[in-house]
Amino acid sequence: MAIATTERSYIRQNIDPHIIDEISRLKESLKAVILAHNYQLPEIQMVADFVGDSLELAMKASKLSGIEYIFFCGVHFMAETAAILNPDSKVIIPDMKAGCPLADMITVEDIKELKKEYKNAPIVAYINTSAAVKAEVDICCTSSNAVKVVNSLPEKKIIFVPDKNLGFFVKRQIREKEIVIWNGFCPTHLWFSEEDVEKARRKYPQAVIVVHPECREEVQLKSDFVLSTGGMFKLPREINAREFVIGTEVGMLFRLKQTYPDREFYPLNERALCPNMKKNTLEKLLNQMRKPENLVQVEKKIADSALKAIKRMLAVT
Ligand code: CIZ
Repeated sequence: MAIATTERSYIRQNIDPHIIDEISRLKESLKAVILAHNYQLPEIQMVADFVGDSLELAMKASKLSGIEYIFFCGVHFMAETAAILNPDSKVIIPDMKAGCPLADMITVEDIKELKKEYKNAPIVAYINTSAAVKAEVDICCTSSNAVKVVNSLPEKKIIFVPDKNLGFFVKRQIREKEIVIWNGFCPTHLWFSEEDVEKARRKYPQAVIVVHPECREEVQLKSDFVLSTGGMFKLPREINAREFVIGTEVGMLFRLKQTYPDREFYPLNERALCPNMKKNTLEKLLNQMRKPENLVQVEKKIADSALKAIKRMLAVT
């Protein structure tokens, strides 16, 4: 797949042209596609065929035909979702150690305990979970569809795992349900504080403050919008504002600035950098394209069950 013309000048200035040529050649010979999450390094976003949130990327890949390799630049659970949705392609991650501490905060054993304790309550799992956890739950959700997913369930009592802040976000909008929330969190989004929001209001009085639902509840309540990365990406098109303060992993700012050069984007806290997302580098991507080794595999039985929870979510949204 060709690299978009609008992105060529940036690439020329920032990346060794030999690397770009080699990536393009390898992509063609391997019948490959490069997918990059919104939080990836700029140079990876620039060589990717698609940039987006985890589900958008996995869905995009499943709609392409004749793809033998998916080079998934994101964290491990995202590559697993891509593998589940694309069983005929080989999914390769540049760095196998790119994990997710939030996803690690809930295990299959925890889910089994929850099922024993809350017998008739369905379990909703955020996409930031392992395939093995997804295989044990009733339905998945992302940060953009969590409210819709919970609302679609007829039961009054719901278990929500693993992100407590996204759980509180859902609970605020659905008062009529009892939502039992697991105590997980994203360490990167914990960088944001109420003080950051107050400072940003003083520094950029005209700006709209947008934060991710993985931020602490107090931070969400002080902000103007609480949106997934997909929602943040659409927002400048939907509202009449020139300046935006962005409260999510800093990689998101690159994509926003590239897409909306006539607007200003400021980080709510520039230390909010996910060390796992940044484990993937252009060099590691190229090495994996030269010699694909980091194959992300999901056992068939787990993949089949996890797919049910993912498909149930897709049917809702
Ligand atoms: O699903 C994703 O990509 C995550 C983890 C967050 C988001 O809001 O896009």
